[in-house]
Amino acid sequence: MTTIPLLLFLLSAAIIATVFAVVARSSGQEGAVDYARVNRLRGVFLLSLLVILGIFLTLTLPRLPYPVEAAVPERIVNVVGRQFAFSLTEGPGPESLENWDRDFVPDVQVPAGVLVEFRVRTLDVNHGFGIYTPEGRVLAQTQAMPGYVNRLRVRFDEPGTYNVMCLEYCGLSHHAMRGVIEVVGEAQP
Ligand SMILES: [Cu+2]
Repeated sequence: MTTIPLLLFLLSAAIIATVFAVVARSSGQEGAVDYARVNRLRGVFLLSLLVILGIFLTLTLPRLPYPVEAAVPERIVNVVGRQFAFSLTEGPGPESLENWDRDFVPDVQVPAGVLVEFRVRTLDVNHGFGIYTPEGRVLAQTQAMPGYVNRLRVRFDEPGTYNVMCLEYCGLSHHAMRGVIEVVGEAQP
């Protein structure tokens, strides 16, 4: 995989060096400038740039992540953060600190292979909503910010216990700020 970028780099470096050498040699010569030829060359240069740009656009545009954004999420999980816990519910969850104890749920269950949208907010300070795989790697993360709802879309391929941890230092018990996402069902191919 790394040989193609290296070859591309060497090729473009060779082209740049050649152009530099040709220009350096020709600039020492006396004589009238052929403006018609210069303009033709400029046209060819512009056309080649457009062709190269067009090729790269055609190859890379379909790989942009917007189709995922446009998809309708199949499951919505409301995430509410506070010092020092995350509430994870399919319902609205705690709307205020007064209702926290009544509406707080530390874990949620979602099916594997389903597009889940986490709507992340906070009732106090900034927190970081980080989802960790059962192996302990960060899978996805977003900020929990006062006054905002941040949306994070995740499709879990493997069933298992995914831990939520706070990724923004938010106070003395920051390390204790956890939640659990139980992904159930069949592993996705
Ligand atoms: Cu926190």
